[in-house]
Amino acid sequence: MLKKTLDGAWEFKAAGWKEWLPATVPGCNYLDLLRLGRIEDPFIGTNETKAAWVAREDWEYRRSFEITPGELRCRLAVLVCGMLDTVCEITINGMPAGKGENAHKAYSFDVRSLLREGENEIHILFRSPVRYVEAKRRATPTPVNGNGLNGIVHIRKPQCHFGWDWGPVLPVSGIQRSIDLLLFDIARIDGFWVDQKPAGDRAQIKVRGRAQIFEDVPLSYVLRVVSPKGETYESFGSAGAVFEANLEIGNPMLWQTAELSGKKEQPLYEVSVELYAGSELLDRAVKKIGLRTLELDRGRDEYGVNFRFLLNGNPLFVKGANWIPGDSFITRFDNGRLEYALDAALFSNMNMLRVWGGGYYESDAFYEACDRKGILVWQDFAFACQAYPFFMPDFLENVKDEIRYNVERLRDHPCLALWCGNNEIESLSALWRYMKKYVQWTDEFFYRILEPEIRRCDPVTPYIPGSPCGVSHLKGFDKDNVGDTHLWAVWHGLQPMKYYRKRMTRFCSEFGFESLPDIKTIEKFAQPGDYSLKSQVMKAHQKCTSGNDKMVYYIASRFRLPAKFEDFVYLSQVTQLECVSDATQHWRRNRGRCNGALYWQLNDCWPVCSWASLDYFGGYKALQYAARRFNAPVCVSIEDSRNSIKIFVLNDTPNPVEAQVAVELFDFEKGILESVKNKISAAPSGMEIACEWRAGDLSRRYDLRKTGMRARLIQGDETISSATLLFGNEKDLQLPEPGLTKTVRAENGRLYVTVRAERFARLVRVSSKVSLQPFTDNYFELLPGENVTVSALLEKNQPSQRIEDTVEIVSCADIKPGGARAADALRRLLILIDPRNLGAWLYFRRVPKDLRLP
Ligand code: BMA
Repeated sequence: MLKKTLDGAWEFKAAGWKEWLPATVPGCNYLDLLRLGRIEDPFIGTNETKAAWVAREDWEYRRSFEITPGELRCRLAVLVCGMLDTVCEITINGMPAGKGENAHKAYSFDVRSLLREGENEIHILFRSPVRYVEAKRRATPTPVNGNGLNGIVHIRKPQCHFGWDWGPVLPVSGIQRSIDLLLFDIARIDGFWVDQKPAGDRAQIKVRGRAQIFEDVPLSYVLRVVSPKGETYESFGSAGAVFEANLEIGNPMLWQTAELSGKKEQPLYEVSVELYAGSELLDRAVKKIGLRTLELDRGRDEYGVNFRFLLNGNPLFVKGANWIPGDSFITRFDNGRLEYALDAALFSNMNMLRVWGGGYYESDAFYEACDRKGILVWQDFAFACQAYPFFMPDFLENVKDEIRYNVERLRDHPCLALWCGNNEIESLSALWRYMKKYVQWTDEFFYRILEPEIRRCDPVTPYIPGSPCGVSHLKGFDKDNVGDTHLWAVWHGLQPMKYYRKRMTRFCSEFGFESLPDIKTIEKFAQPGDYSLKSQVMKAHQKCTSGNDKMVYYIASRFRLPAKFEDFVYLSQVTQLECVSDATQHWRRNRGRCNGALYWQLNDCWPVCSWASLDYFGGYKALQYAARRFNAPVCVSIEDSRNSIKIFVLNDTPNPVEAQVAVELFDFEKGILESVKNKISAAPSGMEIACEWRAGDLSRRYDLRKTGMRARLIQGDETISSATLLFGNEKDLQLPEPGLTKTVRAENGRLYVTVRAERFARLVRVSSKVSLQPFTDNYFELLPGENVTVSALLEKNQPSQRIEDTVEIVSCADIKPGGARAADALRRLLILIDPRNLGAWLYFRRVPKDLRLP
């Protein structure tokens, strides 16, 4: 086989233009225009809307390539297009080579007869996605879309390209993954799939493969498996259009999540297939697999119907977040940025990411990295929040091709934990009851068509029809005792944060809270004059309806509203932190009944105010740091209710934990007032209540406006986890000015910052004024007299400033209120009674009753 890549320099133009301009493939029209200065960067200021014309044009791409006489003698020439986005016509030397209508699959076209010796030209015409969906919608009306343009369900490209409540409207066109010519003689491997089954000290490996054969000669294959330690296992046989091979492996090294293995790299087995004609190697295909078992237990239990993942038999508490496309212009989301984002997930002790259905089926590199790092993937099919026209035969066929392609591509990744039909289609389908056909076909497609399509190629990966899901179509998707839930009463419904404590969901796959990105990220898209939540620029970078108001509403429930815009950044982030932390820890304390918490959302596709914990430029928000603590496999957790305070030790590891728990009551100024220490042992995948306090006792003994409680989990001399409880909202406490001092030094390429507090310091943020590199810890608490040292990578090009001056320390007590308490209260009230918010508040107040089960 010979591969000739057509990646690299192309030319492009809008269909009506005369002049051809330089383009880069893989890429897209916006990036090409941006490089040429033909549009202003849509991520900056209010430029997004200025670029709206781009998606209304048709775009042409072309390039030439050479074919030698030798190459022309091949039996088959396949043009493989990794991603054509989206509706397009391809010609080679003026003759039609194929059509594209789905960005979620690769296309292969047989172009042998179109090639000629010497110079050839390939030309691709992309239809305007906006005009395409407008025309389609006129012919086949669709229900109204709550996110972005109407009718976008007609085009198979990431739906968030057309705008979402965190994303800009930038519906790109272009060749977004590699485009190659593959030239073959005799035969090629057309794919192979591996079934693996570890059992005790052996593992069975079965390979099924497909070959395309052009010449009638005897063919043979070699199947080779190389273990992580380098042991090699082989088998041989004769090959036909389909072939099958089996191997047995000794002492299988099981694939685990990073949490369970405690390792940065998980054991992967390299499986390769070689195809021979006699001794001539015709083709070779390789993939890396993991040996493991994975189940989703949805059996009846004492609480209802379970929703619990088991990896190698170990029940998991799933901790993680939802993943959206890494960039609105995905081709510039390179491996460096991918690794950085996944490392942020690992930093935060996540064991699963949910690839949300409004974006892409991710790149091979994404799943390979998750395999290696030990992060499970919940994979949605690419349908989100809308009614899809599955009743149109062409549309259905197109979608089926996409399913087959992606199931074949992804099924062997050990990280793949779940196929999920869609995002929120059932829960929103009440909105399109007036178009009944769409509701019926939602049932038909996700409950009857999709799973058999998956099973043609993947018999084992668990499947659910959608998220949230119940027990059958439209039954139970909003109930706590069955399926997974998306809980949006906090945030969208303006319910108090404690609302989550009322929800005993089996698995929470979405919940979250917005915050502003780091100020250094804001600096990249806004000018100091825009630094107000009411400025045009900040409003353009907030896509959720009344999002900025909601942030203010919640901030004011805990804190005094600040005078400075920069302080909104801090307060929005710590409010987000408190919200997601409290909910996750609540569900972890109810482990067994609840088996997972995936917050919305890990990442951003552009610089924006959103639910993400990691901002577009890689800034860790407060939540990213806090998640490291609240997701820690072994941690201490405080549950406060009206009458009692319980200290839990949570253990998500497969080993028992023996440790000590110290509980300290402290005065904000004087330090520790009293403390107790208990020995505990927490069972594997279990928990233990270390001690319990009666709330009333404390208020009789201490002034709770200036007292806190801290619980620490101690192993040997080391505190491995700690949690702090305050007895009121920060605005009602007597938080002292903490008297923070810092010592800063640079050593071995790292920046070390030691922070010391005279008095109690709440939520201390250490930040660099010049770098977004994450610190080892942040947003922590210090009791009077305590200090802590954190570090971060030093940027290569440090400014000439004194290093001390590049570091800033802030804590809650440093935030200066902007106005009177009454003004804050009034602001909250006005936000709540805004009709859009009040409607949501009324709707979300109700906690759904459990589903009655037989
Ligand atoms: C969820 C998601 C997204 C959305 C998010 C925040 O329901 O599925 O559609 O961006 O909420 O509103």
